[in-house]
Amino acid sequence: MQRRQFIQNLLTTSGALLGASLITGCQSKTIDPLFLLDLINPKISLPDHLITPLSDFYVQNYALTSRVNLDTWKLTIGGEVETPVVLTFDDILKAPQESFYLTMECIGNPSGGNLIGNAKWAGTRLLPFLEKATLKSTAIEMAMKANDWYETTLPIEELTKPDVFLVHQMNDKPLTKEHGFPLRILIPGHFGQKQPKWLTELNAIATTKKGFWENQGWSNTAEIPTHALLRQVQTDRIWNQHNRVTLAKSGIAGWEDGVLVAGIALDRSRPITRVEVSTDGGNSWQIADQNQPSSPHEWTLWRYRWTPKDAGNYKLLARAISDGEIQDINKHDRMNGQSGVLKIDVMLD
Ligand SMILES: Nc1nc2c(c(=O)[nH]1)N[C@H]1C(S)=C(S)[C@@H](COP(=O)(O)O)O[C@H]1N2
Ligand SMILES: [Mo]
Repeated sequence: MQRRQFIQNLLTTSGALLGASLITGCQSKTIDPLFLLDLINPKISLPDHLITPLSDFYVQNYALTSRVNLDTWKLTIGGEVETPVVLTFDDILKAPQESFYLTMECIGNPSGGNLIGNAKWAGTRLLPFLEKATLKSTAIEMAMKANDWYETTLPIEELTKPDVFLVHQMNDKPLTKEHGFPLRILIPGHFGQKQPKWLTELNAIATTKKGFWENQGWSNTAEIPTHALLRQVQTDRIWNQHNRVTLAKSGIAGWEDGVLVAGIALDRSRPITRVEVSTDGGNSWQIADQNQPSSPHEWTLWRYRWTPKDAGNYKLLARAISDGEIQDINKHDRMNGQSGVLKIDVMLD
């Protein structure tokens, strides 16, 4: 496929994936970074980290992009705490800094979809600030508020995990306004809706409360399930509304020399132990080649070299296995982030 036509396909299919009530965002011009790698060449090993460039990273907002004035911005930790804490941006920078890799995915992302990206983030841990504020025993949930009035909640135990970060850098640059300048919170293991941008308030509350998307029926835990995302067959980036591939036998990308099947896999912070590919609709499975990312919060890259013997019609799909879970390929539970397994019809001429 020509690059231009490829972009066109993406633009025409990247509609409101999270829900009809979505006001803006989601119209990303993402080209799958996997597509740019010569994965078909078995001599090229899978990289440890595949970063989504900022220019290709999806943006998902329920309202307009917020513009924050750094001079007046502050983060308040209050509610059910002994001592409310108010932080300026300087306070954030003075705290110990760390960087790490984490994949952001929207709960509405379908298997071939572009509402996912991997970045290197930098910032500081939340826990020392929570300790300073001292949570009262009455605190059940943390209500997280942002400058655009976005709100979402999680149980207190999720916020006191050591890997919760206040981040101000993405891919070695200050957060852009689209991605939450000056500060967002990252709570590993959860879909994007639990990662507020333009963070202004952390309110410990003594009740349970639902946030913006959660009130519209999306999962309130929004935990990332073990899942594989099939992205590419030979040189075609797969899109969920375009899940049909026809390959000629010979010539460039001809199937007689083998067919590349590639993608990513993600889980709520447990390593992906195996990715399997089926070419017969799920009757039999073969193990794909995968990388071993050092961060459990980061996507796993995988590829499989399929060597079909005969022309015909095939049904391709992938599933992921982690320590705690084997992906159920028959599950379709959209509001919990299980958009269904992508089955690709492959015609070998
Ligand atoms: N303040 C604020 N934070 C937000 C949102 C929002 O609309 N407002 N959208 C959330 C959703 S649904 C997702 S998927 C992620 C996307 O992050 P990104 O735009 O940096 O890719 O941001 C989350 N954080
Ligand atoms: Mo999202």
